Amino acid sequence: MGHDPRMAANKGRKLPEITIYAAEISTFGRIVAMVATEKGIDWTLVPTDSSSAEQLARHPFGKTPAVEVDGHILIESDAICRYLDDVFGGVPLVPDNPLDRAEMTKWMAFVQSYMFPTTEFGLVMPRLVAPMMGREVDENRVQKSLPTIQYQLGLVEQALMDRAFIASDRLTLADIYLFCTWMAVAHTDEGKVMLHHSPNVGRWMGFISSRESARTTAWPEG
Ligand SMILES: N[C@@H](CCC(=O)N[C@@H](CS)C(=O)NCC(=O)O)C(=O)O
Repeated sequence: MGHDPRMAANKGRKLPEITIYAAEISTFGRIVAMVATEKGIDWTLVPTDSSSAEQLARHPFGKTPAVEVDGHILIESDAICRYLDDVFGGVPLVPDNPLDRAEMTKWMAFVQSYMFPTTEFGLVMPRLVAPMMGREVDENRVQKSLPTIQYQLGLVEQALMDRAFIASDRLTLADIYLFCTWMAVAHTDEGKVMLHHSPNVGRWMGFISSRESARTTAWPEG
């Protein structure tokens, strides 16, 4: 692997522990925890309700995660992940090559703008979270969302046709964003079927699942 000035800059520096404020079952909370694990940063999760007064004081739109690092509160996962990658050593998760970096940013934007809103509000919330909270499953909403989710999964399947990682020749933030999004989908029966019919995504998810960062951030089963 080539020399990376960010590694040299942090040589000998004791990595601080960071605090992640997020729900225990949270896609973006998991993204940040996976990135921290990949970077070798110790983290503690403080289970946090996104609409609590404490979280609203950290995040004006009442979203999780927020991260406390070196006495600073950071919000918005893209900003948090890029900060952790910039400041801490270890293997870089943002490519140096501008084209690869643009490709990575594109997939992160796909997750933020299109995939997460569709999978979260169309499937994961109604199918998994609503019953946990004693509410009925909105079958109509689930059925209406499935074709769009299938279309979005198809884009990832196509992109992974002949490559091991989505945006570069090694793991980037985009792989972690997509992995956490589709792992949430994989907790639903509908998601399991769709993923079963997506061999490229299945191969890539299997590989990422075997990483320590995926194992230590896995959602509790049940
Ligand atoms: N753009 C935000 C999205 C964060 C987000 O949507 N978080 C979800 C949990 S995965 C949340 O706070 N949901 C609660 C809500 O929408 O009220 C980021 O990148 O951090």
